[in-house]
Amino acid sequence: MKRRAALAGLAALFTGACSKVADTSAAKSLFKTAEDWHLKMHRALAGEQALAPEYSHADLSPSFRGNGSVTVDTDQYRQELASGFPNWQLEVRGLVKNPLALSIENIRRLPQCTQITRHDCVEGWSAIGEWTGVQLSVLLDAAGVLPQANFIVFRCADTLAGARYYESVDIVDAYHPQTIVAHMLNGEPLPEKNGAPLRMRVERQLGYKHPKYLTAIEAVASFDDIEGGNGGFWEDQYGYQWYAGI
Ligand SMILES: Nc1nc2c(c(=O)[nH]1)N[C@H]1C(S)=C(S)[C@@H](COP(=O)(O)O)O[C@H]1N2
Ligand SMILES: [Mo]
Repeated sequence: MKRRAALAGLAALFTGACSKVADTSAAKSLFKTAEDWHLKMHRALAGEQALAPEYSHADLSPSFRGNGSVTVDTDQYRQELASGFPNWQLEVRGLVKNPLALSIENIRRLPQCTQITRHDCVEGWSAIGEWTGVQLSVLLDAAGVLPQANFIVFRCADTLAGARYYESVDIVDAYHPQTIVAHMLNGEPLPEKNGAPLRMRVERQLGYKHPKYLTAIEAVASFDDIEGGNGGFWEDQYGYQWYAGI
């Protein structure tokens, strides 16, 4: 019940264009009542961050390649993929007041953003794609992130080279207006190779910070005790930088 009420309330509040979310008076008063200066400061910083460049339809890459995992190698995934992901759940959990479990349908019904951006992989390729989804900030506000949270961890369904893929960002990147949970690429449901049914877009970071096959979003104080302790798959396995800003 709590979960439903929170979502219905949000859908009612945020009806405008995505870029305007932070400007609505409802959002401002929510923001003012946020008790914790730390979370408040980080959210304010996120609002002031520069936006990643956006492109036009003419710039779209003819195809958007798949990189790293291009599927999830389980029977359950194959079944879900074949039937349009009716049972996929995205959890929002950890240091939050109201943990959420959202279906793809729930995600589709929230206010949507569309952005055409360039994806840059450290392996030396780029692609421009149009992504549609819900701002991560909307989900985090629905769940009520607690003041002790410093990072948002993204959990994925796939394993790569024997390890679970995961990633994390700080609160500033989490609340950045272009950080979205995407369910569409170029106007179509996400293709399998690009992370169906859900993936993150963290537009001011390199490709490996955009986890695919997303199953959970977890607010944590520290990632020391998560997997290898470095905040992400590539960070743990290959010593990549945790902060991959571009
Ligand atoms: N779950 C998961 N997310 C992932 C990866 C992965 O292997 N598994 N690879 C990352 C890397 S290195 C890149 S460049 C992009 C590739 O996204 P694409 O397959 O849509 O091109 O996804 C990132 N997110
Ligand atoms: Mo990458």
